[in-house]
Amino acid sequence: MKTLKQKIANYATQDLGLDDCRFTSADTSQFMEIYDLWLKAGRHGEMDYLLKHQDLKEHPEKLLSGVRSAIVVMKNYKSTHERRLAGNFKIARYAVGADYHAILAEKLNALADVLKKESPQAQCYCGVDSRPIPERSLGIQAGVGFLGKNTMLIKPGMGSYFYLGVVLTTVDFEPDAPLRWDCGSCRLCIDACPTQALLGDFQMDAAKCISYQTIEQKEPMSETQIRQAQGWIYGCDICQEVCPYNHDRIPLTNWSEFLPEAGVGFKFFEKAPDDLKEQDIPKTSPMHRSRRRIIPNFQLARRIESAKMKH
Ligand code: B12
Ligand code: SF4
Ligand code: SF4
Repeated sequence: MKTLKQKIANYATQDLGLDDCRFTSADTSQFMEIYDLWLKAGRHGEMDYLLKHQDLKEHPEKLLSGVRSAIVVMKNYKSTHERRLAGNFKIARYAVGADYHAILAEKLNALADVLKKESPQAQCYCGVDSRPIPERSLGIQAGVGFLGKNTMLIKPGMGSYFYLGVVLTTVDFEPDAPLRWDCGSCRLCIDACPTQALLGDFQMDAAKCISYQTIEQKEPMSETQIRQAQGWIYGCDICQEVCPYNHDRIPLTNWSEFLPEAGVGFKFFEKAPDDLKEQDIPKTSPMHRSRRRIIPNFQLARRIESAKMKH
């Protein structure tokens, strides 16, 4: 007879097509001191929501009364075998397809529905990215992957190009074990980061990160920031491109929603003959939320590029 845990894991991977589903305690306390110190050092830049989320991340029972476990799922979004993206102006792999938030939220809701059917007392709270859930910490605890020096969760055999999603639940599941794995003496990502955002202690100074500057920073990027960004206009994948765990044998995603054809694609900032407008960024793209900031950054990057060509 299958246990409830096996039924849920099978439903997640076989019926819903997720790439992994693991379980852990909802007790997040072991990572919250790290989070607190990171915030106190001001590493979050202008992402004030991370401050507001602190209490809820530390006390998930305030999100869901009686919470006991976290179900952590992941989905591969790798959609090119190119190790280093070519082109003058680049968009991070996570954003080339359709917006993952809604797609994964639907899968998590379906998973929660099955759990409630099997265990009618169960209560659930689902989150993908934007809710106050410490997804990487829970992913580490559940053994979905290990924490790399580039601060990404890495799953050996799958690399780091994957999204995470979490179902918090009142059901008490037997926790899975964390992975015993690490980066060894490698430091390729730290050396490759053009802005020295990676601190070497599994943390980053987010304000220095190109991903932050292109997606989250409220002001348009400065000329210095654009010059350092090596052509990345939306997001940055440099510290993942150089990582040996993201090798060529990792398959591409088997969800068509995450392929470039389902979204703005890899050539979005290459092919536009005229300057892009906000309206060219569709609602179904993860870029839509930051559309106002993307256009001035792109225009400045193009001006700097053409000035270079003239010299
Ligand atoms: C804020 C945020 C960012 C910020 C800050 C990133 C960062 N490294 O902190 C910015 C805008 C820079 C960013 C960039 C990106 N992000 Co982001 N981001 C988030 C978000 C919303 C919160 C992360 C956070 O709280 N950071 C603060 C740090 C301190 O917390 P943390 O990352 O959770 O780290 C914990 C653990 O690592 C652990 N820990 C830390 N140090 C140590 C040391 C040891 C020894 C141990 C054992 C544990 C440990 O404790 C920490 C605190 O609890 C999460 C979604 C979520 N709700 O969690 C997505 C998320 C982390 N991002 C994601 C993605 C895909 C990206 C990008 C790849 C997008 C892109 N291509 O541009 C880049 C990657 C850049 C990078 N190298 O991290 C994915 C990561 C998937 C994965 N495989 O890890 C997430 C999980 C979203 C999702 N649902 O899929 N992001
Ligand atoms: S995403 Fe880019 S800027 Fe940010 S830490 Fe990685 S290499 Fe550095
Ligand atoms: S590049 Fe090397 S140090 Fe960085 S995350 Fe990958 S294995 Fe770890």
